[in-house]
Amino acid sequence: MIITSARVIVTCPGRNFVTVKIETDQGLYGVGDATLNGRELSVASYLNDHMLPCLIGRDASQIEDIWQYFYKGAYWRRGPVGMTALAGIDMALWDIKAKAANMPLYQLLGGKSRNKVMVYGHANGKGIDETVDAVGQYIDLGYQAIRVQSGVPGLDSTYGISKNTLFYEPASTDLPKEDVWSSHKYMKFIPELFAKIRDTYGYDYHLLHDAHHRLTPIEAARVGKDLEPYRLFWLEDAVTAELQEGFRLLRQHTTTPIAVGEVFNSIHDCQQLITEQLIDYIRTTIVHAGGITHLKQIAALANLYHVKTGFHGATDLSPITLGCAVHFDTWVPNFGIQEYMQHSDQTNEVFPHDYKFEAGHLIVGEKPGHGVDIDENLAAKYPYKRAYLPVNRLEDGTMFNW
Ligand code: GCO
Ligand code: MG
Repeated sequence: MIITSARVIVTCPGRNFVTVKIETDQGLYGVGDATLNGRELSVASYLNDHMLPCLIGRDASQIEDIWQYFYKGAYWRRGPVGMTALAGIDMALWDIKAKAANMPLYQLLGGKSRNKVMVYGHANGKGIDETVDAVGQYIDLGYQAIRVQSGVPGLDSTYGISKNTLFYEPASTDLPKEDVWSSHKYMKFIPELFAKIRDTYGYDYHLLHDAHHRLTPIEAARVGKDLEPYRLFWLEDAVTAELQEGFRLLRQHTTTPIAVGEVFNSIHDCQQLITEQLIDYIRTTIVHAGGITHLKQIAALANLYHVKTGFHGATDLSPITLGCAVHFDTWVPNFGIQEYMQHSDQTNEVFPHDYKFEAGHLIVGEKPGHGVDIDENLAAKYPYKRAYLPVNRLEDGTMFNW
C-alpha cells in the first residue's frame, strides 16, 4: 500500500487546527492531528518542508519503520514541534491500517478492555459562587468527574477561566494576553473553594484541579496537603515538569494523587516520574508525543508502576486526537480518565466523527479507522488566524510560568 500523496490542511473553524492527510495507491486515506496551540505554522512547515517529501513512495503499512525513520533519521530528536508533526503522520497511518483491516482502531490495538471511557470536563467561574454553579451545570450534564478552576480573589485574571464554561478556549487572537499571578493569594483561596464545592455537592463526584505549573515543590506539597480532606481525583501540573525530581518532595508530603504530562513530548520526559512512582496519572497525549506508536510505549512503562493514563483533551486538540484517544482509552489496560472539553459546532462540522458522549463517558465508534474525518471544502472556508496562549507575570511584573 504505497503512499501517493501527503498534505497539510490548516483551518480555523473557531480556532486553528493542523491536519495531515495521507493517501495511498489503493484509494484508502488517513487523517492525523498535528495542532500545537499558538505554534501551529511551525508544525505545518516542519511537515511540508521536511517530512512529507520523504513519505511519498513508502509503504503505508510500515508504521513502526516510518516512525523510527523520522525519529532517528532527523538526528535532532524530540521537541514539541517535531513530535507533534510525527504524531500527525502516525495517526493518519494507523487510520489507514485500521481501514485496510476494516476494523475500528481499538481492535488493532488489542480490542476492548471497557465499554465506555470516563471523562472529565472543566467547570470554571470568576469567583467561588460562579464556580460552584458551573460544577452544578456539569453534574446536570451527567459528568461524574469535573475539573474545577476559579478566578482568585485579588487577581484580575486567572488561567483556566472562560466566558462560557462549556466551551473553554485559552488562546486569544492577535498578540498574547497577559495574566497576573500570586501563589500566596491562590494558596489561601483554593482550600476554601474545594470546601464549598464538597459542602454543596457531597463526595459522590470526582473533582480534579490544575495548578498549571505555577508552584514550587514545597508550595505544591502544601496545596496537596490542604486539599486532602476534599479527596481530589488528582492535582495536575503542581510543579513545572522540567524538574522531575521536584515531585519527590511533593510526594513525601501528601496523599493527594498527582497528574502531570500534557507538555511532555516523549517517554524521556516522564521516565523518572514513572519509574520512581512520583505520579499517579500520566497526561502525555497522542498529538504532542509522537502519536499512537509512542503513547503505547509510555502507557506500557506506566502500567509497570501502577501509573494510569489521563490524556490531555482540551479543545485545542482536534477531534482527530480525541477520536484516537477514545480508541486508545477503550483498549489500554491502565486507563484512568480522559479529559473532554466539547468542541464548538463549527469545529465538529469540519471534523465529522463517530465517538459520542453519554452520561459522563465517551463511547467509541465502530467505523473502520479512528472514526474522524475532515471536510476539506468546509475547512477551506476558515483560513488560519494568528492566535497565542496567554503569558503570565507576578504582581511586580516578573515574567512567570503560564
Ligand atoms: C488542560 C490544559 C489546557 C492547556 C491548553 C494549552 O489541562 O486542559 O492545561 O488548559 O493549557 O490545552 O494549549
Ligand atoms: Mg492542564
